[in-house]
Amino acid sequence: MRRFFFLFLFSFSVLKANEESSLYCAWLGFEDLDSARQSQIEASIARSLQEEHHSQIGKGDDEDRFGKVAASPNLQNLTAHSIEGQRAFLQNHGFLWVRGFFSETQIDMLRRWTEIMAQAAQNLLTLSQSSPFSLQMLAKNLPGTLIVVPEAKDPTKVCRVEDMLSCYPEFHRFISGTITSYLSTLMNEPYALFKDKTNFKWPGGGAFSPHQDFPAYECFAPRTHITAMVCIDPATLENGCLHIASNWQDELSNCPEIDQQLLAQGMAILPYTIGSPKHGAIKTEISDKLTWTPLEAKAGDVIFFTSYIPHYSEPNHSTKPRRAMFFTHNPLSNGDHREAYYHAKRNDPDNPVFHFATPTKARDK
Ligand SMILES: O=C(O)CCC(=O)C(=O)O
Repeated sequence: MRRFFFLFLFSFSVLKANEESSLYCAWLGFEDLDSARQSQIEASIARSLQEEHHSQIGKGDDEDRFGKVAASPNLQNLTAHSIEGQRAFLQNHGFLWVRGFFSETQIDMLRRWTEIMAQAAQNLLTLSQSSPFSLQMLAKNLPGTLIVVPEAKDPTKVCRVEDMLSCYPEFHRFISGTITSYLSTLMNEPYALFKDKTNFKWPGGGAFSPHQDFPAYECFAPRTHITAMVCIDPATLENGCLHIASNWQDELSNCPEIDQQLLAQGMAILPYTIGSPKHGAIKTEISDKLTWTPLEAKAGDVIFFTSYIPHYSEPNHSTKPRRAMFFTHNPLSNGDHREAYYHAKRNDPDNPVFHFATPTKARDK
């Protein structure tokens, strides 16, 4: 029985990141299996990934424009050229859209985790509303439980949950084995997880104003970050998909308010509103100069983007949720800051720095 359980977990974790399978074997107790059986299973996983890879190649005809990658992200099957092409795209455009990153089975698993977390978050919200314990007190005093952030306009709804991976260790392993390992290969250096969250964007859920993520992370050591947005539901114009301004450096060249040297390096911080419900939003006179591209993605797609690229999303005008997870990483060479980040956030969850251009409410915002 135990072997079947480990086999299930193993298949689940390595489906898309087969390259490091021996590592997962050790993590998941797979070393119990005899080596012939293990090689047989690995060969069969590799074969099905190969077939999936070939069936997907060539499906995308607009890769140059959107950085959409038609191929399966199975690391074994990516040639050096395609990984380098993706890296160059991300470096040049500030984002990379990998279609079909996760398989149907994995999307199903991710959806179930999302539902489990939505329920756990709702329970914490109800507890805080029916007791003297505010969500802030719960975040501080209950490490190992989700950080729950309600919508400003409807505080009975959960806008987002954070620090999910501390609460669900097997989910943490799954993300390390897929997103983090893919990102490290993509960037050709190890990346460390910095923060993780799910934005639920329920029907009626609010907009995220145009912003850059970097200023929200500025008080922590890393100077560069890459976030992986994992689409749990299809993201559409109606339900508030992500919009990005990938041409921002060109469009803001000669803009006197902006440091042109930093802009040329893609590291300029654009003027933004401080305080008020628009806290963190790029000043309208700047965001109006930008061309915004909507990324209408499917469930299972992953969009990697840097912490400098301006982005926003509209409210959800549909009747279904638009759920997405965000896994922010930094190069490991800049250190591992996840614990420090969540220590700070759990101790002061209402600090406006943690509510940057969000539809959430924060002290003094
Ligand atoms: O969920 C979205 O649509 C946008 C998310 C975002 O930009 C953020 O959480 O900072």
